[in-house]
Amino acid sequence: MPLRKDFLWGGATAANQIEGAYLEDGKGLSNVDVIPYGKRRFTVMSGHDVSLVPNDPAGYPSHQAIDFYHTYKEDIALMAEMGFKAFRMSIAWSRIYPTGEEREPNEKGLAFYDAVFDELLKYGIEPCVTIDHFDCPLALVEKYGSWRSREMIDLYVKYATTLFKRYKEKVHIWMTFNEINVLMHLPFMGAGVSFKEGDNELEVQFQAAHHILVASALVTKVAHEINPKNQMGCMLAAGVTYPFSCNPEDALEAMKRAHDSYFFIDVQSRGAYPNYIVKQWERDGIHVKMEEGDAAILKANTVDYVSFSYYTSRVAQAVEVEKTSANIFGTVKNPYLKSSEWGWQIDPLGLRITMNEIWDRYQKPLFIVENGLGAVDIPEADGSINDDYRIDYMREHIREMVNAVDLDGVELMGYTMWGPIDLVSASTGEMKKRYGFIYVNKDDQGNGDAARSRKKSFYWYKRVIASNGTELD
Ligand code: BGP
Repeated sequence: MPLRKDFLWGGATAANQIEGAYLEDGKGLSNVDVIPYGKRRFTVMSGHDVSLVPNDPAGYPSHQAIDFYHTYKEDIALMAEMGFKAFRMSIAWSRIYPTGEEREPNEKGLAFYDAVFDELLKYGIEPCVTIDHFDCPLALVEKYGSWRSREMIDLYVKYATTLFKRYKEKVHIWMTFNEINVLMHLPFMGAGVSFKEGDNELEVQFQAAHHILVASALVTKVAHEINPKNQMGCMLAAGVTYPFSCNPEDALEAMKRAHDSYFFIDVQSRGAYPNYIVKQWERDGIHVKMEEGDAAILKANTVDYVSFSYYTSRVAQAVEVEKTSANIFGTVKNPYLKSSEWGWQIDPLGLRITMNEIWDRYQKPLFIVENGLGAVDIPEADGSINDDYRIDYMREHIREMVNAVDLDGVELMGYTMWGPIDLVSASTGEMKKRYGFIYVNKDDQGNGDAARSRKKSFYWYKRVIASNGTELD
């Protein structure tokens, strides 16, 4: 059997895309709570035209999401029925510290996650926790401009330390920041960073990146001190970048695009800024303020494993051409691949190549913590959902994942596909872009009773897990 016996099969979610209850039990507002549905969404996510008061008539998907805050028992029971070994979820920072600056954490917020972890552990499901998944208390955005400011480092360390202490016996697999490289593409969604007139936007982003990277290293240290069993990971929005042609100019462009993302993980996994980014800053006149001691912190506290999301590969071409969307990143369209209804191209073999690329680069265990197909599901007259397209997507990706382990010797801890239960889409805010094995009866306007039901893929994934990835048909 190619996959290890304790392989972490499961699914992944994020607090703001499932919980709802956005002001319940003392929770404060987060950056995501002011990212509206509809036309302005993309502009706001990119850090422009941001309003810190939620008053957009189009509404805010995170406010209700799928109400997991109240349905977690039922939802976890369904995941247990599929045989999940792991559940990746995030904690909403503003449930624990509503403004980020309280002296004491919000007990009701802590108790909620205790209850969720207990429920998971009851079924033998390992919680894998993202400390920050596109989530930052809005009060910190207002006061400090979020990660623009160095003040954020201590506040994040305080927040994470609270989690490590409180959940010491329950959680041992952590990720510091979800898709850390999204900061360079959608800074307000990724990290609560927005822009003012006259900003050198790239410099602001790199400065925020430095604060985030130092914070990530510091909490890695704290986590190891509190419990040596803690495994700390970074998290990259990954996807191999192919050159559009064998023209060396295209190959060079592909290398540069890969560097744009890998620099984060180079720091988190190797412990230092790579030369190519230092040179880029020099060339572009970017000044990143660092304090004495930062380099040593980064060096001494690298991650234990490298986790990543994979939805699609990317293509780079030296000449500017029209782009297609690919999990937030615009990319040149690949003529060899089909696309999802949202234009994300489908490339299972690219997963094997991506795994090899990351493994070769870091030589640390990998963890695929997101992969899946966003698609429209149309229930049959009897309510059943025959989502063969989702099964096809996942089967081919899992096949290539197993190949990377079996044929190439990549070390892999687990696979938590994205969105085991339908949830709010991060990029579009839609419900109709569904990923789940579990259907949630709710539409983009919030209509529907949010009842849960099993899709055809539910039974398929259950067999995949039971056979540890050997039965994919
Ligand atoms: C990643 C995010 C997730 C998730 C996923 C699917 O970028 O980490 O939060 O939503 O992509 O993307 P979307 O929801 O836009 O379809």
